Amino acid sequence: MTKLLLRALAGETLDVPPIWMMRQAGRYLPEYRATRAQAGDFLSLCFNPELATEVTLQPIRRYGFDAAILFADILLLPQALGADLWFVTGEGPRLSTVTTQDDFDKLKQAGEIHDHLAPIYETVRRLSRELPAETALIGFAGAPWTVATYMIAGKGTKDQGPAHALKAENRPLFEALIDRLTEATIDYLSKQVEAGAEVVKLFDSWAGSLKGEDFNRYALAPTQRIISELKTRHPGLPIIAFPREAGAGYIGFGKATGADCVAIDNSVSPRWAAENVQKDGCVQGNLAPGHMVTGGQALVDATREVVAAFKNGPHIFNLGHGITPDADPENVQLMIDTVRGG
Ligand code: 1CP
Repeated sequence: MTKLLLRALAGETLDVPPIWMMRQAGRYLPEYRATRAQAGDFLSLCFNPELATEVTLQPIRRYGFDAAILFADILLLPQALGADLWFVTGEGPRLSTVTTQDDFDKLKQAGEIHDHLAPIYETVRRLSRELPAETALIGFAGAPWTVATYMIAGKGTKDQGPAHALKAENRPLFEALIDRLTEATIDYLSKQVEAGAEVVKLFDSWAGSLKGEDFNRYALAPTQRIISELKTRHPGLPIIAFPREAGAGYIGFGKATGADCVAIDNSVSPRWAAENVQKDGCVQGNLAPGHMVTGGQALVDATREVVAAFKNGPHIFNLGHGITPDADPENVQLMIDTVRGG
């Protein structure tokens, strides 16, 4: 097993950590903008295996990252379950909402998603043929809570208010939605693995808004169920969990869920994460994405700080969240050179 990413996920402490970047195929890259224009719009790009493969490979060609992440979106799963999905330019995603039993009853069963998602599996198959031998292929899905927040609100929200409201007002319906998403996510990720994904990552971008027992029930428990079922179906499959902004909830999250690696956002210090999270196994993170915009000596210093904090245990170097469209591609190169060159 030579791929650096897989070695770190297996618990090995490496001299130089493997590197990849959330949203590494994205609007900060001119070649991405060109291919997206060719596709017409974002969803057409996601469902075009040839072009989705191309944009996944672009950052690998340019930077030689240690991992490629399938180009897709967490909101394709609700669409496969029957929700309408569209993107409003300059604003973001819009979905038909699920707030009543009637809305829920119209959703498809978990096993019925695959016809819609077939082009995504085809992209994974192409990538597993075309990637360089040293580059690992990561598949992904949103975690049930995060996907539910978009399905309930019909869009992205600052505080996930509509999802918290449904949870308070109609808990059986809310829990039925979480269960349906949990089952569908298992089937979706399982197909990605069959198509060639070597690692899967669960993005729980809004985990931080779940407090106390809600965090255990709706972030931790569904993640644990997905991981346990995936590992039964695919023994040895490495899994990264990202309960973003979990704070103290990061402590013990890997052990409790069975995740091989816990991805850390940049609201916690790398030193804290090394002491409290990396002591249990591999961690991923956590340079602030803003450095990809501002660059300079501050980028170099912060990158060195992340590398130094995690150097005594298994670590995958990444940002604490996705790179933003205003980032400078040269700053990404400076980050990589700093990680690899000291
Ligand atoms: O080209 C464009 O204008 C579309 C921008 C874009 C991109 C590049 C969206 C819309 N999605 C994606 C791709 C994407 N999304 C990937 C591809 C792989 C990669 O390079 O990393 C991944 C892993 C995601 C995951 C995703 N989508 C998350 C979880 C991670 C995170 O950022 O917290 C979430 C919350 C989404 C929803 C989504 N999709 C797109 C946008 C703008 C959003 C956020 C909407 C909001 O909350 O307001």
